[in-house]
Amino acid sequence: MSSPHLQTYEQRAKKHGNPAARKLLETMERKKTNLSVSVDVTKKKDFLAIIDVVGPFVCLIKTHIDIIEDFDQTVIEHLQELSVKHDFLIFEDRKFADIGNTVALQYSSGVYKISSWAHLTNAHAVPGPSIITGLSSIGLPLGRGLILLSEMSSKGALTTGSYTEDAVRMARSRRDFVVGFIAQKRMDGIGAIEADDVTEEDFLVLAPGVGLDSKGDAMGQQYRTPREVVLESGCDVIIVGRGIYGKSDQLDVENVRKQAERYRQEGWSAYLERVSLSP
Ligand code: S5P
Repeated sequence: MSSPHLQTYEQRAKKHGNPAARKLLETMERKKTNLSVSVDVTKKKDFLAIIDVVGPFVCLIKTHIDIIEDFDQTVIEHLQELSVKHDFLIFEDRKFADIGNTVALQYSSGVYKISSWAHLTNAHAVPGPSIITGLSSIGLPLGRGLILLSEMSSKGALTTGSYTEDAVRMARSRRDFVVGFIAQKRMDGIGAIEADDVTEEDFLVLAPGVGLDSKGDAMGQQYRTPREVVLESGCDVIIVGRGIYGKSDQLDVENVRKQAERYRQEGWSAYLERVSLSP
């Protein structure tokens, strides 16, 4: 069998053991999109307006729920309604990074109760395997999936070399719950030892740092194009924020729609080209 990234999302969906990952792959195939929009705005009105406009073009909406200034429970209710209306999954980019007991509380409790509405969330590998134990105690019974950050897009990131390898090893030992990585390239077989059976492993790679019109920002973000990310580096989902909604102080809904269509098209054609390389 060819490497996972040369198979179609549909083929991969059929074999995936985790329900959230399976649903994401099925949605990508059904809607013909590997675009995730990162909705990093601070007003609930803008947050929901952007999601309603980009909804038809995405497989996944990525949130930073704690940056919404006028947050109340209706934000979650509306977000869930939009997820049904437009057929997308929800990924809370929480970047957990604490001991197992603390992350279990942060995931399930507090103001946001992330585990009750986010199909996917993510975590840093810094604390070691106990972070997966803590999060899975909450997320696994709910059918959720976890993404580990094995590489970051920012300039000077420390997520390189043996750190990346160890993060992948942590994921490999918990494939029931860890469904993929935030990374800049495929992680297939990274850090594997001879005893590891990596033939069946299929981690989704979600890549942030994607932009068509800019190479970066003033705070260390670095952008590559959907083609570089999907075709050349084998990533599965492109995460795009400001490339789609711009600066967001003056929301231009028509332009947001246009950009979402444009990124969907770029990401999907790079994917079609990639799977056409399958032997
Ligand atoms: O390495 C990373 C990991 C993440 S999750 N680099 C990132 O940029 N992100 C997130 O992706 C970041 O927190 C932001 O929400 C999004 C990128 O936004 P953009 O506006 O730069 O496209």
